[in-house]
Amino acid sequence: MRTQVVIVGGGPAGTLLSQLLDLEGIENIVLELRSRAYVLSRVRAGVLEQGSLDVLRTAGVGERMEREGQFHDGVNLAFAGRMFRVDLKKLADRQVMIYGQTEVQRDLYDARDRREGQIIFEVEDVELHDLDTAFPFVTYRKDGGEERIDCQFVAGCDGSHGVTRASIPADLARTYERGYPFGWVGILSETPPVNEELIYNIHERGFALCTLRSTHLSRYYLQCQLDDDLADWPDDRFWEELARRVPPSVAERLVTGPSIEKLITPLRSSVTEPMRYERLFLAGDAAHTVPPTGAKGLNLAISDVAYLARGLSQFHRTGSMELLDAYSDTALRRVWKAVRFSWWMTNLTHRFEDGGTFRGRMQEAELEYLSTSIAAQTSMAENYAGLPL
Ligand code: FAS
Ligand code: PHB
Repeated sequence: MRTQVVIVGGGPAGTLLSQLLDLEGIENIVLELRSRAYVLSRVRAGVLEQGSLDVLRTAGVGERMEREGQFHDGVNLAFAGRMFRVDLKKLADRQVMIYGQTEVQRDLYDARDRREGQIIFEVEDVELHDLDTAFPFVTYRKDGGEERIDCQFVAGCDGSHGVTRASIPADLARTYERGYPFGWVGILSETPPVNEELIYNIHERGFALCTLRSTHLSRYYLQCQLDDDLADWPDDRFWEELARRVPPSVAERLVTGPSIEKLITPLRSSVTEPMRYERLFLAGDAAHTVPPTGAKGLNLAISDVAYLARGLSQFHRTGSMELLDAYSDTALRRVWKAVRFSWWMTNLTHRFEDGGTFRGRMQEAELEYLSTSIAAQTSMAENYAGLPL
């Protein structure tokens, strides 16, 4: 087989890139490890920045999002039994949209179907070859057979556990990493959300997040031990602990019910530089991961893909490599700001073992300052709603 761009990974980054390239007349083939149903069964991000909405609209997948998504003008933080609101609209003239990653993924697959896009699911043993030539190719196994695709470029959109990042020679790549000494346990429940807007709860028992997917679908997360597993978090323990970590006024209106999905995820910040090696370009979690506290993971994948599509489209139209040569630096400039914000939000809102010490006092002083300073809230609002692309 032959195409212009082979995209490894059929998650949000890979399928969005495939759609944007197709709209520019650039042929591409997506290789995905899992089945379509499996990818759609993942419950991950839920907050879209304004900039991400614009990219998704450009890709022609804005219609259902506009109809079913919820615009939020603010976000709330609760600590020491009280709550304050950061007005994104007033302070940063921006909103965020609550629309699940699962729905974004469904819209992207449907859009690829409508344009007869080629996504090959359940592939194995993907390997990249000759990336340092003008004629790279990708091999993989499908239904027991060996396959090969010749191309001009390879996009590595295969997430944090993919294979493409490892194709950058070790002496050229550098990974910056920070693991956090806790994880998140999250549930999805068919119950009315406890609050119209998100609440980030800072509590001596640990962090808690009240978020949602719709007026009848709630999402809640609790800070948990790194070595906890799902069996440690039966529903009733989850609801009980949540009620203890939110302000009493919130706890009294909490509607509980059986969880329809539950996950535990570790929290990690990591960035691999550069995001390019010759004819290979990394985008999304393949190059960087952030703790979900800042709601940046999916949004960074979308901004990477927007930059990469611009570069590939320029090459396709003019033969110039100018934007592609600048891709890694351009994307990393935005990535590091989002990594910093996610790290800051995580340090501000989570309980650390050494919380009773100087660090604890710093957290309290930062929250006190944030709850009373318009300047501090404006900085948070700008970053939370999304810095310009
Ligand atoms: P993805 O990981 O989504 O997609 C990569 C795709 O590549 C996958 O479909 C995978 O199956 C495929 N793949 C892997 N190896 C392959 C191979 N060798 N060959 C072919 N295909 C391969 N962000 C938030 O903002 N809020 C959240 O609450 C949140 N929760 C999260 C919970 C979890 C458990 C995880 C892991 C992430 C969460 N994130 C969250 C971040 C998340 O939204 C990611 O940033 C987003 O999925 C990134 O999209 P992609 O870069 O496309 O990577
Ligand atoms: C979510 O809705 O899943 C969500 C929202 C905000 C976050 C993390 C997750 O910071």
